[in-house]
Order: sequence, then structure tokens, then C-alpha cells
Amino acid sequence: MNNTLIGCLGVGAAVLSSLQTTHAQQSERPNVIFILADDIGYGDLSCNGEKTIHTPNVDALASRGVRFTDAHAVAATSTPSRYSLLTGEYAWRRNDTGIATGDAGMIIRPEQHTVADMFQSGGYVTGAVGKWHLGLGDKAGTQDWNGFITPGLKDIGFDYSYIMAATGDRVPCVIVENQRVVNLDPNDPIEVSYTTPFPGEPLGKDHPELLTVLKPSVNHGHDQAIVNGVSRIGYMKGGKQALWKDENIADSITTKAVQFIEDNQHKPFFLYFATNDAHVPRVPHPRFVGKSGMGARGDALLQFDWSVGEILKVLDRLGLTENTLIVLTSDNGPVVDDGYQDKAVELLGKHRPWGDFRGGKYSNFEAGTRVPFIVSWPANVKPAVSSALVSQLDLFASMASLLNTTLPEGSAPDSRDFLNTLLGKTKLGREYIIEQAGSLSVTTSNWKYIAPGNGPAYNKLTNTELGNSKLPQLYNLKKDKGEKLNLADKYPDKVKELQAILDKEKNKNND
Ligand code: NG6
Ligand code: CA
Repeated sequence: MNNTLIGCLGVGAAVLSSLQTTHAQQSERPNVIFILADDIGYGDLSCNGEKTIHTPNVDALASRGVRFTDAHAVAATSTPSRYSLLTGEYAWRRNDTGIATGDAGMIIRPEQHTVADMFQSGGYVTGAVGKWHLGLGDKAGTQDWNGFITPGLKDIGFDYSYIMAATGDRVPCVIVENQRVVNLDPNDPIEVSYTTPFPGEPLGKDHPELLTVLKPSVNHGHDQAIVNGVSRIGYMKGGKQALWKDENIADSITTKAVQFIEDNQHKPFFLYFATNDAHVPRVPHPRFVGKSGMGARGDALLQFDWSVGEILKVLDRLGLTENTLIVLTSDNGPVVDDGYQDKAVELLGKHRPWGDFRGGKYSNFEAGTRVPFIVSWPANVKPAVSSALVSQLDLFASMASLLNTTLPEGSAPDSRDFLNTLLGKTKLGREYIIEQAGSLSVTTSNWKYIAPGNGPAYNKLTNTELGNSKLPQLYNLKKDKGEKLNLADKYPDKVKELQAILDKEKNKNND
């Protein structure tokens, strides 16, 4: 071989290696999108096997990514679940992470390092769009809804935010963009209270004739302020021009999410897209009404699927599909009647929102936190189904590992790096997870231990088995997915072992 040829080969190799570096760099720094559904159960997405619902966009995502069958939210309700996902800390370590009112102060404090902070310090542009439900402003009831609401999402790592303060069924029923209420008429200021009604403002409980869109279910509350013919939790006055229209929420947040992607297509970005679907009140856009045959709940699932499709479409259009990592999951398990007469119970038919699992939202049983979970990243993830035990708690440390970042001391204290599991490179999952509902549970991939507690066994309103018992409960999840047979008496050593794990975790002092 003569020298010239060797020289050429050398240059070729250099070019090749620089191409490889570029590819490696690109795929090391993908765009990242978390799509967080609300109250969508394991069985609510057709990729998980139920034949009663059809969610083609989610299925397309699942078929090109890793679909997890044993993935968990940290808690069986929204606020603690989201707190843990964004901070990497078990919500039960604090006593102020229960379901937040719409005027709660910001639960994640500015000095905390969130997953958004982590992306931001890694050079990402960060955005939060959709349902928030983690409080805003300094203290409950003190926010200035008519001015700049501070502290806010800018203080915990989000460059951009377009959010519902709490939930669809809680006032204030307005969208807050970059810490200011959208469309507010300064001559019609907003007032919010969770203690005292405003004189002259009609309430759902006194004016059923004004509830033209949805009436609350019997004994479920949701009978206070009336907005758009739906009564809500909490009292509100003013801000008429800024009030959302429930049927447009999915359109408006999806549009903003798409816009965020378009605006930041040339930078690495992190988008936290938290849908309002399928939380109550379920008032899907007319184009989805009647489409599922299951009433408003099923239609809201189709609307969720549409939102997912819009995200996939814009990524395709901008050529970003290959190098965008998407995690799709839900904040907690499903509930059918969560407070409004929307015919979800009557029209459910054979659909099983909870799949094979027992319980649902609010429950210690598996369906409380066993949620849909898909990870897609075409550049780096091969299609697979994984039975690894994974938790939303670990997204933080895993994303830090993706970015090759060291986290500041004390941040994400409970989160562990499971990046290779999430990317389907190994099926090695967590040794155990802790689930939070009325009580705490410890789950390994074989066993589920529910610690004794004083909570009720059953929620009559939502028709949910809550799984609370004064006695310890132990289920063999491999043989008894549906948690029917309590084996605590038969295997006292297992009970002790799992209770010891719980004690150890509780005694850890993260400070
Ligand atoms: C409950 C509400 C329920 C829902 C839930 C929060 C009643 C009787 N029920 O207290 O309707 O709003 O809180 O749901 O008020 S979550 O998914 O945001 O956690
Ligand atoms: Ca929820």
C-alpha cells in the first residue's frame, strides 16, 4: 500500500470518526418530552391490550419504543405523584404534598433542584405546558392572580410555562402563561377563595339550573363556583374574559406544546406536557364527542391520543423524530366517577381502565400507581416490551445520566439512574418501589406489601377498593396480579422483610 493511499484512508477515518462523534453527540443530547396524562389507567391505552379502546397515536409511539408493563407513578393522586416526578424525592417525606387546592402556594420551593433545572443547566430550553397542580406563589391564598404570580415556574427551572394552576375541577379556571393570567381584563379582576363564597356569585349547590354542561355526582362536592355551566371546587369571582372553555383546553395546550417545539427546534429542549385528559370535568371538544361509544371519559381518552398525535406530527415535520426522547405516562391510576354526572359509569361497558389490576386512582392496590409507560427515542431505542420494575421517581437521575451531569448535593435524593433500563438496554429494574396512597406499600417484581393503616377499605363515591386495612397485606404479584389472596399470615418473614425496607426508607434523612 503506498503512502498516498494510507493518507487517504487516514483522512477517511478522521472524517468517519468525526461523523460518528456528531451522531454520538446528537444522540447523547436528544430533545426530551415528558407526556404526562391525568388519571389514565393501564388499560386505557390500546397498546396495553384492552380491546375496548383504540388509541392509534399512542400505539404508534409504543410500537417504536419500549413499552413497560410494571411501571409506577409514585403516588395514586396527582400532587404527590407530580412532586416526586419533578423533584426525585418521595412526596411522603413532606407533609404538604396532598392534593393541592387551586390557591396553594408553590410546593416545590425555588431552592429545590428540579428535573427542569437539571435540563436547563445542561443547556436545554425548558417548558411546562398543561396541568400543574403543584401550587403557585409563596403561600396559600396570597397569590396576585391579577399581576405577576411569584414564585412561579421560572424559579424552578422552566423557561416557559403555559399552565392550568391546579385541575379542571378547581378554581381559578384560567390559564397562566409565564406567571400571568392569559386574557385578563384589568377591569374585571379575579378573586379566589377556598374558604368563603363571594356574595352575589351563584354556586352550583344552590343553582342546579345553571349547570347546563355538567352536574356534580351526588355527594361528590364540586358544587361551588360555576364556570361554563360546570360547578367546581372553590370560590371564584371576576376574570370573565380569562375563563377557559373546557372543550378547548386540549386544543389550546396542544397548540402551545407544538409551538414550543417549533420555536426551539434548533436547540435541545425539554418539554413537560401534562394533559388535562382524562381528569374531570370531562368536556371533550365536539369533534371527539360520541366517538368512543363510552361517553365523555372514552372521548377524553381519544382526545388525549389526538394530542399525542399532534406532538408526533410536529416532530416528524421538523425532522426531530429520530433524536427526540419521549416518555409517555400517567400521574395515577384511573377513576370512572370522579365527581360529575358524565355517564362514564353507565357507558363503560366491558372496558377495563385498570386492566388486570385491582383498585384505581386513590388505591393502595396496584391500579393506583401501575400506569402506562412508554419510552421512545428512535435514534437509540429498539422496539421492545419490558417487564422491568420502574418508577417515575427515577426519571430525574436517569435523565441526569443521559446528560452526563452530576447533580448538586442533596438534589433528587430518592431518584436512581435506570437509564439503561428505560432505553431497553437491560431488563434490570428496581429491587423495590414504594407506592403511596392511603398507606405506603413496598413492591418488588414478585411481592406487594401494603402496610397496615386506618384508612377506609372502600371509597363509595368513586367505587374504588382503596386497599387500606388494619392488618398487613401481602400479595404474590406473579401469581396473583389482581391481589385477591392476602398471604401475610402464611409468609410472616416476607412481611417483616418488606416492612424493614419501608422502615429503612422512612428513616433516611435526605437533609
Ligand atoms: C378529589 C376530588 C376529585 C379530584 C381529585 C384530584 C372530591 C370529592 N374529589 O378530592 O374530583 O379532583 O381530588 O385528582 O372533591 S388528581 O388527579 O388531581 O389528584
Ligand atoms: Ca391525576
